[in-house]
Amino acid sequence: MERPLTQHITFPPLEIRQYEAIGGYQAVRKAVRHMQPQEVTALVKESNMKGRGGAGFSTGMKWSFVPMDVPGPKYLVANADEMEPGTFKDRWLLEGNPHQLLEGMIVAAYAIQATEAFVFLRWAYKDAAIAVRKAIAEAYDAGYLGKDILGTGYSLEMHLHTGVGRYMCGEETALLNSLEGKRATPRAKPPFPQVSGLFGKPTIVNNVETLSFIPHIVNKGADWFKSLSRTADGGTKIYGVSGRVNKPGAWELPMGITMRELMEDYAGGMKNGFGFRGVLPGGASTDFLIEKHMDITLDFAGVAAAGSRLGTGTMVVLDDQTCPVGFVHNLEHFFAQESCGFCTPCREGLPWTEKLLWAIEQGRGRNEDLELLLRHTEWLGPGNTFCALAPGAMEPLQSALKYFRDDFERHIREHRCPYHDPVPAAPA
Ligand code: L3W
Repeated sequence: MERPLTQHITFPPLEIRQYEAIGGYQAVRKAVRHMQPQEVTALVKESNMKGRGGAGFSTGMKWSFVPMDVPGPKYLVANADEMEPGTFKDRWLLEGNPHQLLEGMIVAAYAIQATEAFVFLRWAYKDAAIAVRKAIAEAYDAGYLGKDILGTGYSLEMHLHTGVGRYMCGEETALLNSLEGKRATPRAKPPFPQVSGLFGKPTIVNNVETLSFIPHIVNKGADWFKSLSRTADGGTKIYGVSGRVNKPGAWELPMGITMRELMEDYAGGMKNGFGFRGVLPGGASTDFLIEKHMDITLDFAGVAAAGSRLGTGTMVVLDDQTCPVGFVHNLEHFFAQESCGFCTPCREGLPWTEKLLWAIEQGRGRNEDLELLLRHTEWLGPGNTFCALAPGAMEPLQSALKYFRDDFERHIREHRCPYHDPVPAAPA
């Protein structure tokens, strides 16, 4: 089984000469010397690479929206603000092979003719910051960054920018505001960043896993990329599993493996004494899948057909001894805390949702609270808020109300949490 993304991950990561010795920066050489920018974009489009940050939007199509004929700067941003609960795939790539990311960024920047590139890094990823900073310096020294790259006339400056620890900055337009030194609130789309992004200029924002794959697509082609996958979505994918399984971790596997394979063959099944209740497939902001979904394929279409989203592909497992109400309450606490406060449904609705869940978990819930929570999933749902944060927050809630409704009702009926006593402290 090929694992192009992770096969050269080492701790500490490869230095530039070691990276070059295993074929590193060949894709930069090939692209800037022998390909037109539009050819690179066409190749990525042909590969059917879909963005690995959570939304699965076609990467080549996104690049093709950049107006190539307008004068002035263009920008590329690697979204390394990995903060989705349960998600730790980009950290692995950042700490273990930063040159692979940089190489993908240089190729992507060349494709859109960007003049400057930024790694927007999660504040807490201290080791990744050290690795990326060192790699950028090495790439400058080797002539892959800076003026007149490899004597081709193409120039690119690259910067590492560390965030301040807000989940909101993972949303691409909030990220751009933050990079401009403004408050990290989302912007209205359209215009999309490809046309009007950083400082109002054409900008591409891609996830770390997406960009890290670009060198391999340039080196080996679109058909090779497609052949790695078991389904129509090309490539491999870094899947992860956390929770009470025997071997929590992250693995690079063919796109489209089944949930059962991931959970049993890689995560080693549930820990002794714990049963499986459900799983959030793509980090926390996705709908629960349950036992009947074990044989679905973990690609974008497969998970969508089961009523959820692949998201980041990093599963959070709910076991049979963890209170589903408490589990979702904990998530809504996170989302309420991370709301940027810009739009009213999210700012007001998430703390209200959190308080309702806290009351139910504590045994103080009322029957009508379940109807109220359901209405929140509509009020805070798609189309009613400025960005995807609140709709994402509603996904685990709405699916928990569907699959674990008995647990919610039992809390209300028995005026206590059947799973644990005492319950957590009240939210402030
Ligand atoms: C041009 C159109 N471009 C979409 C572009 C858009 C963006 C990309 C995806 O949220 C999700 C969210 C989280 N013309 C376009 C277009 N684009 N339509 O495509 O856009 P979108 O709006 O579908 O999603 P998004 O706002 O980027 C991402 C979910 O991912 N998620 C969270 C992940 C968190 C991390 C992290 O912590 N690092 O990855 C997990 O599921 O809820 O739904 O570039 O410009 N018509």
